[in-house]
Amino acid sequence: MLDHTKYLTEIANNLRKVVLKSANNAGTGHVGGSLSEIDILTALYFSVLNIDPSNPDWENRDRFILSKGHASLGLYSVLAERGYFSKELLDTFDQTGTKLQGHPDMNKCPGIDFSTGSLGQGLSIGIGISIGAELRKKNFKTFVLIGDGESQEGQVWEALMYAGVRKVKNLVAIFDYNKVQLSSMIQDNIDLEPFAEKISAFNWNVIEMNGHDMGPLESSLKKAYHLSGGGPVAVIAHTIKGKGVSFMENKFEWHGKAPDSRQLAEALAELEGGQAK
Ligand SMILES: Cc1ncc(C[n+]2csc(CCOP(=O)(O)OP(=O)(O)O)c2C)c(N)n1
Repeated sequence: MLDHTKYLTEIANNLRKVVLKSANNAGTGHVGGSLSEIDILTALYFSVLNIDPSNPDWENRDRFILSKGHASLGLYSVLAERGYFSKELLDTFDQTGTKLQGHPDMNKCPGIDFSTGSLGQGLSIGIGISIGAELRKKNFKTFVLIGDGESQEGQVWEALMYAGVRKVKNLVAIFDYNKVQLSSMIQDNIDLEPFAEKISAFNWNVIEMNGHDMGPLESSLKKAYHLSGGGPVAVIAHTIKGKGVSFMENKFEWHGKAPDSRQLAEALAELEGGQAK
């Protein structure tokens, strides 16, 4: 039997190829942030979340909000692999009338729990969903994935402050801390450090780990899942923008650009040469 961690790592590595092929096909897409989040999303959708892809509107399902909605291709590739919709739909990414809009649309795409794209809003929405669940005596979890550039938005800090003070339960905020934003490094713009200490001072439980090392990543997300029963948990996942494709890694130039055919071939060759290092 294939080792579970290896199984998840292989899924994520294959999905990196799907992201790149879909972006190339569409001629657009945010590949850098999709490649940084793909291990996190794979662990969530293939191991951690209590979901039923055949019944995406199941009332008791765990919720997931991609607050960094521009990185939709990462999420779409995972949802397709998990069976929420046909993989062929990926060929329609960002085309007129598609279910797979450039930014996730909950009214069009199965498995999208909330429409996003305007950065900074996902955690506030997650708080609303979590409080709503508590009022209805439901104990499903709500996970929100937030970018580090996005974390320069004031609304993120208002939401962190509110959830910490009110001890909002069953809420997990994951930060995709890839240190790169749209057109610069985070530290050359508005540095977030000391990030963990700041969030912790807002009365959140904070877990920090490598967002690409599947074993610790999966166990940290499971730990966050259980800890969140007592109050909000933040997972700071240290990641690499463009992870797995050396010429894309840590480069803001690959924030919102699709590879051309030559670049795609080069990237796929690297990914097929082994697991992303
Ligand atoms: C409110 C708002 N302002 C600006 C944008 C444009 N925008 C899209 S992505 C992005 C950078 C986000 O950086 P980060 O959160 O680090 O994303 P990642 O590296 O994870 O892709 C910006 C400014 C937006 N979508 N919403």
